[in-house]
Amino acid sequence: MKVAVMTDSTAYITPEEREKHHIHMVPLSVNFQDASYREELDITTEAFYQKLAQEKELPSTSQPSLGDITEKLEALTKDYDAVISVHLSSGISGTYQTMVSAGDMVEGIDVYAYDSEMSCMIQGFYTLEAAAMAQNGASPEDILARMDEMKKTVRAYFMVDDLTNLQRGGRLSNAQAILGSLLQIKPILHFENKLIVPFEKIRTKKKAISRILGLLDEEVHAGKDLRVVFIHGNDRPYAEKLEADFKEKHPEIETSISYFGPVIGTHLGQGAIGVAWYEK
Ligand code: MYR
Repeated sequence: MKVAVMTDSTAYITPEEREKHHIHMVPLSVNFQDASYREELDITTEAFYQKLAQEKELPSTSQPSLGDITEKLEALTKDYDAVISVHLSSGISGTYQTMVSAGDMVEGIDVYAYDSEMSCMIQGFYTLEAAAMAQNGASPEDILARMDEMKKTVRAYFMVDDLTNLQRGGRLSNAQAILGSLLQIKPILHFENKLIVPFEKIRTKKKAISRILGLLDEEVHAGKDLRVVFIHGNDRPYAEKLEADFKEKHPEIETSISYFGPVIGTHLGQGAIGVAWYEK
């Protein structure tokens, strides 16, 4: 059985990596007043953050249409028997549900939609693992079981410079828990049951990041063999510094740097930072 692997653009796997691992991609869009842009295809991450800084109105985002997805699936029927498609959390976007609906409509291919329950490179980790397994001839069931195993060890914490975008876009759950002190704190955020909720309220960015790194250190000291990613919103030097400091203490741990692209950047704003990991 030939198994294709697909994800959406919010995994932020670079085109080079996707090509190398035969990963297919369906884009989400960011909608400014002047036009709608499919991320990566119509607007680069750099151009997006520049435009975001210039525009008065906050852009909105949209999931791929049912038509876009069925078209992608139909194209895959020529070469594949099944497709595993990994998506951003169904608690923050309708993308996963649309893939499920499209899978019911398209004939000639078995569609296994997978809810990463998060987004960004965490979704990317699942996708890359699925792609490696598919290349080695694994069945869809084995790939899904492995992703479920990974899910048990995945941790992701992130923070934003300003909560306004997340609040306006309606993607912050339990918002009342932190909104009272919106200006004074830098809450650490995470996903719980597919939704974004505050993890801890902390006063400064420095203290918040040090708390996140402390959580990571605890797992390293427990002897876990982790794969770690530092994710930035248009501030690569900061992510590189965090990675270098971490590597100095734990050279044996595999690390990488990723980014919040246009769609996620719309909701997090410039300057967001995230750290995520799972046990290999
Ligand atoms: C849509 O319009 O369907 C897309 C909505 C995307 C919401 C994004 C909310 C922020 C996600 C943060 C992920 C951080 C992972 C470390």
